[in-house]
Amino acid sequence: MNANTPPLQALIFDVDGTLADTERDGHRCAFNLAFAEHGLDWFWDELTYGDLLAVTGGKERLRHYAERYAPQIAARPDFAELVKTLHATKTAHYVRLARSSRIPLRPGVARLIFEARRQGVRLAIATTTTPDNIFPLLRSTLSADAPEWFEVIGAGDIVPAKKPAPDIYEWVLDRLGLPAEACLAIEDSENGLCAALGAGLRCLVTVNDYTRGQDFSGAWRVVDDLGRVSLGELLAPEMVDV
Ligand code: XBP
Ligand code: MG
Repeated sequence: MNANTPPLQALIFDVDGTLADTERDGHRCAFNLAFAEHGLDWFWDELTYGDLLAVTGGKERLRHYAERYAPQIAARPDFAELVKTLHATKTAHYVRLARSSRIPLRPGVARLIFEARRQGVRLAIATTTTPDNIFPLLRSTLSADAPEWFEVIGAGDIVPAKKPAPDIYEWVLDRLGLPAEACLAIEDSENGLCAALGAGLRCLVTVNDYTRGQDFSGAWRVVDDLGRVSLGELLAPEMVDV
């Protein structure tokens, strides 16, 4: 970074693991409820799910799991349909969990969002998760109108390739009409960092229990959470030169 770097104009937030710890007690539980509802004896415990998170996208994760651990299911002629049905059921369970505000925002997230709004820093979301999952989380943790605070929400199947591909960040940058240099991505995982870097973005990583120990080479900064990160630091030119 150098003195010519344009001032920060937008924060682009990842969702799962970054805005909130949604994976262990949200998505994982929703998947298990969907398996039970469809009579499958599958159960993803915390450890198994942590391994499966290497595959981004719930439908892709389901396909990967069946091909690896239940090949007889993966070989079924209606497997593609089964994945879609399972994932739709899972999403319905996840939305209900997210609505129940049982999944709080991570430390510092709300404060940083409010600071950005006060200072006119634009907000966007770039996530692999299904769009339906985002609104209830934002509404239950921030405000009924919180989805409108994010000018651009790039999510799920809107792009052909999910993280670690850069597609979702490129899609969001294009709709923001901003160069990558004027934005900062905030992520939690190696896959997310890879996607952000691939789109030419600086990336602040907030580690969580599922991503601790992953390779965050190339990250602009790595912190445990946003609890002690102020917008001022992110806007400060000396920080830009890190
Ligand atoms: C994380 C993901 C998502 C969620 C599950 O997304 O990889 O697939 O695990 O959501 P991100 P879906 O960190 O980019 O927010 O089942 O809707 O995919
Ligand atoms: Mg994430």
